[in-house]
Amino acid sequence: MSATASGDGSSHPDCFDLQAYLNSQTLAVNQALDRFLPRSQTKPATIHKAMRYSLFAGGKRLRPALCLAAAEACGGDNLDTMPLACAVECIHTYSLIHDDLPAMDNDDYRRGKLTSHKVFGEGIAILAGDALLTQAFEIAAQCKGWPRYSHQTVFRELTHAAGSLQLIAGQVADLEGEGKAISASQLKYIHERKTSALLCCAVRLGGMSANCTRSQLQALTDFGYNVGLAFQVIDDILDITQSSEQLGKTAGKDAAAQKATYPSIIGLDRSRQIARRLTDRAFAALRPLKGKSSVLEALASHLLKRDR
Ligand code: GRG
Repeated sequence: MSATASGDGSSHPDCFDLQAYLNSQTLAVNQALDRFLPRSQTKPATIHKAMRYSLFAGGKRLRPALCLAAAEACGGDNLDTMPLACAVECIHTYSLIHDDLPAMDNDDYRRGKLTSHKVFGEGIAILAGDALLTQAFEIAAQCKGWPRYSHQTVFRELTHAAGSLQLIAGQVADLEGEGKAISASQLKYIHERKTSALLCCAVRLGGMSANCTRSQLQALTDFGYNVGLAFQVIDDILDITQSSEQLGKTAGKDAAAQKATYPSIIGLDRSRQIARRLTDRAFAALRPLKGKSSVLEALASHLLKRDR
């Protein structure tokens, strides 16, 4: 779907319906994921059922939406970007399956359904996560490559975001910080890695799939970084203010696990202010995209106001 909103850095015309845009992109992403993944009956059926169970459990598809919108902002199109948008979603889903395991956050519900290990057992849940991580690279390999961004560049982007310096580093620091009094700067370190890195990677890959210029990539990087941080602050706020039914996962887990969050360190009101400030920085980062970024802006506003 092509967005019709004409962005000016501050407002969106009434005719642009973000929910319709998200619904349409979610449908396109789901159809593509369905094509990219082995069928549920393919042997060994258990693992393919488990991969599909979590992947199609009703995730919001925000990372693919950001990836596709970033591509559009740089003149790209859905078809070229789709393998990268789907690869990021596979990595994201793998991280959620593993995060929910008894050895990590030990959660029974995710995306409004029982978690993978509750349905398939721990062994298969671990393997389903592993398989989705691996599948991500097989899917990414199907992108066509661009004059400024080779397959090698795309692979480095994905491996760096998912690796021991980013996503895994965030999770390690998160686990090690449980029950301890950690500072705001340590918390920022965790948020940058466990949340912002993959979100930023989704946005950057969108730009790369449009063969974006160096300055466009910098704008997208700054946007993705700030939106990613705001996303986690909001996630921490929702963990306190929303019900498990609303979130589709167990609410109140952070306090129960004695996890440091912005609300626990600086309170709800100041956390909301920080999320707002980060979103404003994300808007400002889009200026070099000169009026082509209204969908990205609308997504950033939506992420700030989200209730699940
Ligand atoms: C490598 C095991 C492992 C974990 C990495 C990402 C992560 C660390 C853990 C997952 C749990 C968590 C709190 C992640 C932070 C990012 C976040 C808020 C994820 C939830 O994203 P949504 O709301 O989820 O987009 P849906 O289900 O809608 O896709």
